[in-house]
Amino acid sequence: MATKEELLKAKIPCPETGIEIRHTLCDICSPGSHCGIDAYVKDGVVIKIEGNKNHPLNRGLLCTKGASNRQYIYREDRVRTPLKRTGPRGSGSFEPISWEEAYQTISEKLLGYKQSFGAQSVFFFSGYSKWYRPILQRLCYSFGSPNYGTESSTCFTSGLMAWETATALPARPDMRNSRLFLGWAHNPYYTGYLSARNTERLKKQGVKFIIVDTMYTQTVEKIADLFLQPRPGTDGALALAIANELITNGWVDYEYIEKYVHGFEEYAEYCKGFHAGNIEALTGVPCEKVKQAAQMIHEYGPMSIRESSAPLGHHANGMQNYRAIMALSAITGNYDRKGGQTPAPFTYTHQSSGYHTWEHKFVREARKSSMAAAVGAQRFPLWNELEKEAQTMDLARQIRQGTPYPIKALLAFGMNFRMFPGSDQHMKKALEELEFFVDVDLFMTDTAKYADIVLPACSSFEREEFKSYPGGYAYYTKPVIPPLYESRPDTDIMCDLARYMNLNDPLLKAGYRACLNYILSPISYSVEQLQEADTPLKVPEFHPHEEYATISRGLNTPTGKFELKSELIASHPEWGLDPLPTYRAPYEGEDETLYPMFLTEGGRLPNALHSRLHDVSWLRTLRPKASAEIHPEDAAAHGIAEGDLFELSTANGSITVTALISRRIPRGMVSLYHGYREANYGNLIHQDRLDPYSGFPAFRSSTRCRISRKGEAHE
Ligand SMILES: Nc1nc2c(c(=O)[nH]1)N[C@H]1C(S)=C(S)[C@@H](COP(=O)(O)OP(=O)(O)OC[C@H]3O[C@@H](n4cnc5c(=O)[nH]c(N)nc54)[C@H](O)[C@@H]3O)O[C@H]1N2
Ligand SMILES: Nc1nc2c(c(=O)[nH]1)N[C@H]1C(S)=C(S)[C@@H](COP(=O)(O)OP(=O)(O)OC[C@H]3O[C@@H](n4cnc5c(=O)[nH]c(N)nc54)[C@H](O)[C@@H]3O)O[C@H]1N2
Ligand SMILES: [Mo]
Repeated sequence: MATKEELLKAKIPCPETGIEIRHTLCDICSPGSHCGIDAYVKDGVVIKIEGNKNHPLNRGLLCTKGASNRQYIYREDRVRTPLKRTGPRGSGSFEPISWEEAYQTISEKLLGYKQSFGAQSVFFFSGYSKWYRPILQRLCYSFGSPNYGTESSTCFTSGLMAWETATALPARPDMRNSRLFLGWAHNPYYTGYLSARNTERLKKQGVKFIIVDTMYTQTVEKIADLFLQPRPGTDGALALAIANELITNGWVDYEYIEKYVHGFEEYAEYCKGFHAGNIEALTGVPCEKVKQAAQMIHEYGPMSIRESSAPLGHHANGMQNYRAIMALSAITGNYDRKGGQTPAPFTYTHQSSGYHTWEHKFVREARKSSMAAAVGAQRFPLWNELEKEAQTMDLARQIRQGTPYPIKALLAFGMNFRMFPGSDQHMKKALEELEFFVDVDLFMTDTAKYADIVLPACSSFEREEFKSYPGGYAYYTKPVIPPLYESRPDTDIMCDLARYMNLNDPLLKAGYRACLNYILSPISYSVEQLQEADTPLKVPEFHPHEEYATISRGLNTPTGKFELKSELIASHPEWGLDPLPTYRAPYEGEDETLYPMFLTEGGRLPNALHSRLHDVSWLRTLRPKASAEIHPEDAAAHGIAEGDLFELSTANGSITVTALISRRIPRGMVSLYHGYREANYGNLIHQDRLDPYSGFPAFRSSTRCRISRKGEAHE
């Protein structure tokens, strides 16, 4: 028999040790994951975590980031109480205040700005976290402001807009029924380990893989049958050239095109400009590879495509490139076809789970048509038309210039100024100039230091939350430990503020659960029933969107067809945008002599997640220094050895990074991860390098650069 000490040491859950296993989810990375977690809890403290074996998504697995949850939630810099700023902005001088005082001050201030400058002068912002977003959006609209805007102004939405333009619906690849998978900017080994596993399974089953990536990645190494390596941001030209090859050879589905595709003739004519004579010069991809890709698409249908909307959207021509890639599925009849691209309407917070909720109704019913245009509406009219929320890439400008109307106050949940291009010179300045700034975060971040009031949020381990998963699953978690210090769930803060400001919104004032029960009206389960179950439940209303017949019933586009030529864009010539997926080269108009190399960044790392994990020691030790990858020949030409420090400069600024010499990257290119406090890439790029279609910043091909050695690294 094991002694109590032995049981405790082994962290065995049993009455003798008092250790219990409780279930929750990891919300460190993309909401596309949010794996199920078993938290071992003793005396209100999480002492160990594991993947939950019964969770329908991860089935017991966890990634490096997820495995570090204990370090993450117990970070030393957790905000402990509400705080009021006492020193200059950015200084980090605060004094604790009560929740009562915080709520009173915030309510008075926000209502005061509403009275004097109109409700639109108050901006409601969300960083990467998604779980509370419908509540925040409704709070914003019930307050009377159109200015709800999020991090999604730089992530995912660009691809969504491309789909909305063409089909009026989001879509996803029906990979498990495909014979050919086209992974365009797709490296799940780093960004979605569960999907890497699926990919390997399909590979074993004989599915063919084309991978298009600017770098030689694990996916290329393990999976690719054909690898195309374009220069960053030249993907549109490459896709148009593949289309031209398909069309020239008659390898397109004319019957399908005739019935379901709009604008084919004009598009086919445009594709003729991308051919054997110019494609290598335009993209760096030899013409032979373009021909091979077309041949494989012809031979191995059905084909599904995964176009990642971060690396493809992060260019000044990003959305058009994405449209050009999607077009390949239309002309080959692979849209809305088994094994091709399946329409996938959203269930909740952009997850397609195969059942319907009232999320949209919940948010939209609070929005009045008389509201002013949101931030960014004038500058990014297509974004405004399709997304109907603020484009946050225009927020700093509007704060600083005050046009078309002033922004006086910002209520932000998890804001990180380093996620914006021109971080220091533009967004940080805007925060300095703002009259009133509230930031709600788990941690005392550099951004929070600019706030007038900081409120402590709690982590997913300390709150209850609703989450929908693919395959018809609904989950409502229980807190596994009480909120640390005086922290509170974001949604409680939002609903409390609705009460303090006495907004005319009884549902919001009734709290998160009441809102959720309303949103979940179309399904059989109440929040209480879901919570009782303690693990995700399959809802009876699950209805997989796989009947492959949406297009024959007519799409909700102006022509009812898949629009290669967007009639929405064509009907607004004043926007100055092209209805066809036209191509424009990146890095236009830069001095090649002064800045001979290309800079790309943001390509994900397995141990980093934006700004969240740079301060988590287990993860930081995997790559302790802010490093940039360069090709061995470039390193040699500049006298740079592995581990040396070098200066990376653009027309916008310089940072110092550690050299990682690697053949993953092509010659002439520098690549690094973003968001390091000591080497922030966001400072190297100009805030106005934005895609006119989506408003997305050109993180991945914004600028040319040069490098010079600074010396050996010091410990
Ligand atoms: N570990 C980890 N996982 C994450 C994140 C993280 O920070 N860390 N972030 C999450 C978020 S917010 C997002 S948006 C997703 C992003 O998810 P992904 O899109 O999968 O992420 P990336 O690694 O940025 O890009 C994928 C591949 O695109 C390539 N690429 C870059 N630029 C180009 C280009 O111009 N053309 C082509 N063809 N390829 C290019 C990169 O070399 C990389 O191999 O990841 C999510 N998952
Ligand atoms: N240079 C460069 N910039 C980029 C990108 C790039 O590739 N390069 N990628 C872009 C993309 S795709 C994305 S998705 C964004 C990510 O952009 P960010 O929003 O910067 O993402 P994070 O740093 O993960 O999270 C922001 C803050 O949310 C806080 N937070 C975490 N959980 C919670 C919570 O439950 N409640 C509250 N209130 N706060 C919480 C974190 O502590 C953090 O301070 O960055 C974009 N910016
Ligand atoms: Mo993202």
